[in-house]
Amino acid sequence: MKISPYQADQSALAYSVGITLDRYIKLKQGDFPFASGELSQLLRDIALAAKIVNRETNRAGLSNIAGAFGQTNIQGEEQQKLDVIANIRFMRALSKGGEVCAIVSEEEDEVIDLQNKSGKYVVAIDPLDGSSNIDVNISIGTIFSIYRRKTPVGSPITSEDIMQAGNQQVAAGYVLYGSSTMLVYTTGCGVSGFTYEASLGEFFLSHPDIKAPETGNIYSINEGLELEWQPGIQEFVRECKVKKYQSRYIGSLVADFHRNLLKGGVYLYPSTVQNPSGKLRLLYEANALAFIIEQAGGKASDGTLRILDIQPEDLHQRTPLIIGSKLMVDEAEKSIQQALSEIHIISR
Ligand code: AHM
Ligand code: MG
Repeated sequence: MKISPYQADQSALAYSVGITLDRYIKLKQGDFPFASGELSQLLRDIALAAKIVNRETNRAGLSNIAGAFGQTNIQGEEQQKLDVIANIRFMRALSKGGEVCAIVSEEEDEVIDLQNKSGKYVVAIDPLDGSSNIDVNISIGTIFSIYRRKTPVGSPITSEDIMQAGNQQVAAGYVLYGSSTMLVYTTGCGVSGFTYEASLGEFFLSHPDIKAPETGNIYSINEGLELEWQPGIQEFVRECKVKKYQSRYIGSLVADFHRNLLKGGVYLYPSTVQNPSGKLRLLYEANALAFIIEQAGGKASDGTLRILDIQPEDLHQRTPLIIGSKLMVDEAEKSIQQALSEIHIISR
């Protein structure tokens, strides 16, 4: 009997489909501290829920699941049906896996204690961000943060487990339901991006080791709120215009963030007259993206402080957010500090 070695590279006949998310997570498992396989499983649970939500969002126009649900969330915002569906999908996936002890979600008023004695992880999630864009077929996303609980496994959940600063995240990621569906995540060793191949039902590694350009020529902000912006933002945006930068704002944070991450740019949601703490939520939106951008070499700030160092005091706490290419965030911070010092001088 003749035994010939298997030839893996036969690319002339059949191109390689690449590395699946599952395989990649397994390969990288040793990279993060406390590797035990549970965090890997948790990431896989999230990916599964993302596939289901992807399916629901793709057929939203056909199945009467677009539009308002008829209730408001804790923040007083009108929930869309898909907000509610995505929340259920992620809650189920996270509660069934056994790795998670508690979940906090933008769509839930309170902490969800899963009463899971062996769960080591706490997940903060915005199940469907940018949901006002659902009805008009524009990109939306899911954002998640994963923390290790602080109190011993098996003991009751306390606020110490939940109210952790972003610098305590062990993993974070987002799913972009866009022209293609992507999952991007970090476990603190760089950022990897995967594209969903619907016919195979798998995410494949498409963007290994994503690096944010140090600077760029895109700025993303809701210019309709210009007259309400905190001091310093108008000056920064004016400077962007002088430099003939491109203004790009989708109104879906994940999509705006993702574009700027790949191409170089800055996203700003500053403090406004109506929302003095900004609009975006520290736990569900800002922390995860701040972890990712820093891992990619970029920066995230509230105008003064590093987002990841803000100690949360309230579950649904909001924060101004300036995030993206490092030098652009530096410039925006400088502009804010300059405006603040001028106000200080005038008021003396
Ligand atoms: P949501 O979590 O209720 O969807 O709100 C967050 C969204 C972000 O995706 C987006 O960047 C921002 O709100 C847009 O707000 P605005 O319409 O005020 O510009
Ligand atoms: Mg949101």
